[in-house]
Amino acid sequence: MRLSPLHRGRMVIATRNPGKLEELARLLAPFAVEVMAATDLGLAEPEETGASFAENALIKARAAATASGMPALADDSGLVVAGLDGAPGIHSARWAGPERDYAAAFRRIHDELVARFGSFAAADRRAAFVCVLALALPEGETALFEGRIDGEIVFPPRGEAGFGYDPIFVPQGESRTFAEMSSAEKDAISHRGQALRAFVRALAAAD
Ligand code: ITT
Repeated sequence: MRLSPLHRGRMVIATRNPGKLEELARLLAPFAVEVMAATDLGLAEPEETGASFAENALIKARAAATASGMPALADDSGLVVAGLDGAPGIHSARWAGPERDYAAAFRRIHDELVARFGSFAAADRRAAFVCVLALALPEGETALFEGRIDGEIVFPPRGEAGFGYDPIFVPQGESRTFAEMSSAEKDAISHRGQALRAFVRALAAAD
């Protein structure tokens, strides 16, 4: 299958997160599109000043499309915890700090839930992963595609697969964390898998 005439050929994946890049490249593998990473093209990293996943995804996609002259796909995503009023949300990467210390981010989520609810067992541990993909064409056109998976936070973290917050997130109806699943199992239900499939459907419809 080929993607639409508009996007046939090459596309920049505007992310610096190796976990996202691996998942997006894997999800796009069946399609006739040559994927290039923004990092490999030496594109500058724009500041994520938006107040929502969509705004930040658009900032990243527009910057990459303008700088490269190619269609660009950017991903803004995060973990939204109900008992923390939606935090860390759009700040999910920032909670891990410049060192990308996810053990510290897991601990912060745990400790803030305990501080609010008295214990982890009593806490509202409902959570969701959200992903917004923004496609930007060099001519200026943009489109957004979203995915969301509900589940709950577990502690201590479990599993080695995936990236980021995967070891503390169990999707609804599952007993394993994302980090205990195979990549195919995660892709089939994940926020990113859903958003990417919406993107592919839209391009197929435009074909
Ligand atoms: P780019 O902006 O370069 O794409 P980033 O990591 O800074 O990379 P975000 O600002 O969108 O990207 O932050 C999203 C964070 O949310 C990411 O760093 C992870 O910590 C978390 N996250 C998103 N999707 C995830 C997934 O599938 N599994 C685990 N954690 C995820």
